[in-house]
Amino acid sequence: MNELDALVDSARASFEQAATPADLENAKAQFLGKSGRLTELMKGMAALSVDEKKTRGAAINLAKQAIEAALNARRQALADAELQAQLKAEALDVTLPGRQRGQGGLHPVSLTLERIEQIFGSMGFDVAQGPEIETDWFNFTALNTPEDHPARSMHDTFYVEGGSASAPNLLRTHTSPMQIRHAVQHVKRHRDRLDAGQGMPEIRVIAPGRTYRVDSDATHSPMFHQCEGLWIGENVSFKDLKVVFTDFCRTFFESDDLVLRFRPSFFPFTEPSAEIDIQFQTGPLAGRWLEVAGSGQVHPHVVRNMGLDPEHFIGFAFGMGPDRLTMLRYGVNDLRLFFDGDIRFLSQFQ
Ligand code: 2NM
Repeated sequence: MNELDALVDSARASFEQAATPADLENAKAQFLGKSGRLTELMKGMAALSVDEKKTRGAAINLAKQAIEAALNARRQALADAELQAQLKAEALDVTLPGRQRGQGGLHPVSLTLERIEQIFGSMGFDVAQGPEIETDWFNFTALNTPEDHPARSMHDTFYVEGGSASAPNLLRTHTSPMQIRHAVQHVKRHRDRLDAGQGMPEIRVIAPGRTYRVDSDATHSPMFHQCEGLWIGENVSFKDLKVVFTDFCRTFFESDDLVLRFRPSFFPFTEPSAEIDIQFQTGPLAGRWLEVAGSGQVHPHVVRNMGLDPEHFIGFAFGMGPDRLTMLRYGVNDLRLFFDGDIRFLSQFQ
């Protein structure tokens, strides 16, 4: 093998050994650089005759081309390898499931409130919402609650700043004050018709929302929910209450054979009054009487406080606890689970 072929072989071997582009450029310098081996050979031609230069030059040129070809081939190979490594490192598995944000959902009690609103809405009831901080008038006095009623004591009710010294503002203990507010607005809106003796559209409304009492154990939370209902017209009777509430319970619990019992009771704002108990005929709670609401015919004093003449207007009201309804519907036995905010509990209702 002549000297030039040996040089080309040596260059090829050296390029082949280069593992990185930087190695390769170093190897190149050894052959094609300023003082590289091929460059040295070319310098050596100066002493040759013109004819010798021709043949020697052509041979060196061929060798140079072969070395450059080997260099470029190796450059390409290293670039390909680098690209392959990068592609492999950044590989995407398009068959993996997508990463999702955890999906939120409504609180079980909110689900119940939506259900209640939907059912009563289908029976023509409006939904009234209003302040959680109430005046003594709307929370107690307008509702015929006497001065010495235990609900008015510091022991049972959260009082807040505002109002008068003898009648401070408070966190509402029920949503009935909202019924009074709604009724007063309704009467104002229809004042002209009333004064002209033309009657008035019936008041049909529910008031769902947060309420507060000084009470805390497995079945009582200082904040709890209430939904009160009111239907006032010129000829609304206890029979209507029975029909409406029976229909509501059967729809809410999806149980057509559910039985109701109206048990005589007392509330300052209704007379007569009744507790409403339900009994399932099937399922885990079958056979037991379960208290779900209070109710009654709205007291004449309360009708008057709505701005109506109790001689002409009559109706019924009821109040129920959406928290308890939620416990019954889902079989939850501790009220506090609803307010602890434990996602493991709450996510079961989605
Ligand atoms: C109850 C029981 C009985 C009630 C009364 C009224 C209003 F505004 F008409 F006076 N709203 N809700 C009522 C009646 C609430 O809860 C146990």
